[in-house]
Amino acid sequence: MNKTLIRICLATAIAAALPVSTLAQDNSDATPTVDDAAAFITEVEQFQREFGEYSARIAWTQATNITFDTNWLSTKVSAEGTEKGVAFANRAKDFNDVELPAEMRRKMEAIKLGLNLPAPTRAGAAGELAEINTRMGSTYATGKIELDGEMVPRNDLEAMMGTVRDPEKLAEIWTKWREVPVALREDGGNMKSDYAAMVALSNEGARELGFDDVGSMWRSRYDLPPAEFAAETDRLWGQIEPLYKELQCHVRAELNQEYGDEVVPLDQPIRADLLGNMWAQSWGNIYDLVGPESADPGYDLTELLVENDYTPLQIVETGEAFFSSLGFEPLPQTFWERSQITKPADREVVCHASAWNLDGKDDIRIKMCTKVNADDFNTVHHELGHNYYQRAYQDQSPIFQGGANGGFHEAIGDMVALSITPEYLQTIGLLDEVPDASSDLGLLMDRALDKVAFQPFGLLMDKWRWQVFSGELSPEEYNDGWWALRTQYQGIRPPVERNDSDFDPGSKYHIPGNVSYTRYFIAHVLQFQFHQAACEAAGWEGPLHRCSVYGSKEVGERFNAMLEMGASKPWPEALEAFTGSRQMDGTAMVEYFAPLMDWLQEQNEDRACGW
Ligand code: X8Z
Ligand code: ZN
Repeated sequence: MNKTLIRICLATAIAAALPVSTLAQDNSDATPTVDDAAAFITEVEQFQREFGEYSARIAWTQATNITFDTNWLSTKVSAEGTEKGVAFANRAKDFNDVELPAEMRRKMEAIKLGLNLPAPTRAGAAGELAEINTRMGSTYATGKIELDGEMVPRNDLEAMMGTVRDPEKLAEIWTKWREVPVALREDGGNMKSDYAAMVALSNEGARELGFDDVGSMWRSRYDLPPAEFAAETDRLWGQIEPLYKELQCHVRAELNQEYGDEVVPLDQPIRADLLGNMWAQSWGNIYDLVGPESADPGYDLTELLVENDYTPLQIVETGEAFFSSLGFEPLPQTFWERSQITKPADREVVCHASAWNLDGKDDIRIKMCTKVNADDFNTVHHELGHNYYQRAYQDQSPIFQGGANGGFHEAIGDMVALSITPEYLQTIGLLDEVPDASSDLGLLMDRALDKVAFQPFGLLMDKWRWQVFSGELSPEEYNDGWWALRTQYQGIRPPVERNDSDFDPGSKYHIPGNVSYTRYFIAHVLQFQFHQAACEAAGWEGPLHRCSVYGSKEVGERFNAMLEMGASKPWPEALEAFTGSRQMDGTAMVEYFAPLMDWLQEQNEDRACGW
C-alpha cells in the first residue's frame, strides 16, 4: 500500500520535471499490461536521454573544475538521478510477472539494475548518499602530500612510484599517500567514516530493491545469477593463477638481488612499494630490474616517446590513427575542443583517466592528465576504446547504451593496445629497428608485468567490497581484511605496519569513486580472447605477441559489429559475434604467455616459491 503511494508520488514528481506526454497511465489496481510496460520503458528512455545529458554536463564541469559550487551542483544532480532511478527500479518490479517480449524483458531487468549505488526511498537519503560520495571523490582527487617541502598531487606521486628506486623514499611516498583517506576533517569525519556510512545507506537501498546487498547487485550485472558470476571469476582466476605465481616468484628473486635480504626476504610476500606502482597493480615500470638480461628488446617505450619529443596531444592523435586504420571514422572536432588532455594549471580536477559521452551521440571526450610515458600511452588507447564503443552504440536505446558487460567496455582499447608491437612502433616511426625473435622473452615479460601482475589485484578489489557490503567485514576490520586479500592473492605486504584505523583501500580511486572493479579483471581475460580472434581474422600466423592488427579493415568491421550491439544482447552473443565463442576463457591469456611460463618455471626451479 505504502509502496504504491510512494510510486505515485514520485511518478507525479517526474511528470512535473518532464516536458513529455509519454508517462504510463497510473494503473495502481489493475494488473499491468504489455502496453503499460512499453509506455513505462518509453518514459524511462526519454528521461535517460534528457536527464542523462543534463547530469553528464554537470558531472563533467565538476570533474574538470572542482570547487565548492561544482561539488554542490554535482551532489544535487546525483541525488535527483538516484531518486528517480530508485523510483524507476521499483516500478520495473511491478512488471515481474508480466510476460514480455525478450527485448522488453531485458530493458526491465536493466532498469532494476540501473543504479550503481541505490539510496533508500526515505526522505533525505539520496541527498545524504550523494553528499558522502561527492566528498569522498573530491578528497581523493584533491589529495596532496608533503614531500621534501613541497605539496605533491597524486598524479605526480603515481609517476614517481614508477621511477624512484630508493626503498626509503618509496616507503615514504607510499605511506604518506595513505594518510589522505584517514585525515580528519573539522567535523571529525574522514574518508573511512564516509565509506562506512555509504555502505550502510546504499545497502539499505539495495535491500529495498530486493537485493541481498550492493555487492550482490553489482554481481547481478553479468547475465548470470550473482553466485554463479562469483564462481565464474574464481574459475578464470584458477586458469591464470599458476602463471601469476611463477611471475611473483621470479620478481621477488630479482628484487632480492637488487635490494638484498633485509628489504626483500625470500620467504615473505613482496613489499608493495617496490613494484613500480602506487598500488602494486601493474609492474611494467620495474622491467629494468626484473627483465631477462639475455632477451632485452632493446627499447623502452617511455624513452622512445621522450626522445621523439612526443606531446600528450600527439599521443592521443596516435591513438586515433590506430582506430582510423581499422576503418573507424575520425574523432569529431568537438573531441579535440572539449577534451581535457593535460592537467590544467589553475584549478583542481579529477586526474584519474576517464572517457565520456555527454549527449549519447557524438559529444565524446576524454579527461586525462596525460604524461609522456608508456603507462599513459596505453591509457590513452584504453580511454579511446571507451569513446569508440560509446559512439558505435549511440543508436541503441539509452537503456542499452553500455558495454555487453562492464568487462567488454574496459577491454576494447586494451585489445587495441595489445597491437602496440615493435613492428607497429616501427611503422609509425617511433622505433628504428625491430628486435629479432631472441627478444621475445623480454617482450613477453614486459607485457606480463602489466597484464598478468594485474589479475589478482583486479579480482581482490571487489572481493574486498563484496565482504564489506555483505557485512563480513566491519569498519574496524576493513584494513586487516584488505591486507588479508592483498597477501593471499598478490603475495605482497605493506612496507610499514598498518593498523585498524588505517583505510588503505581508500588510496585507490575506484574505492571512494565506487567504480566496481571486477570489470577490469574480466577485461584482462577478454582482451586476450579478442586479440587472439582479431589476429586470426587478420590471417596472422606468427606468435600472438608479435601480431598487430593495425590497418586491418576486416578486424575493424567485425569489431564494430560487436560494438554496435552495446548492451542490447546478453554478453555471450556479443562475444560470439567477434570471437566465435560464448565463453569467457583465460586460456587465450595463458597461451599468449606460454613461452614466458616455460622460462619462468626454469628460472624458479631451485627457488622456494610461495609466501
Ligand atoms: O581505471 C582505469 C581506467 C579508467 S576506466 C584508467 N583502469 C584501472 C585502474 O587504473 O586501476 C584501467 C586499468 C585498471
Ligand atoms: Zn576504462
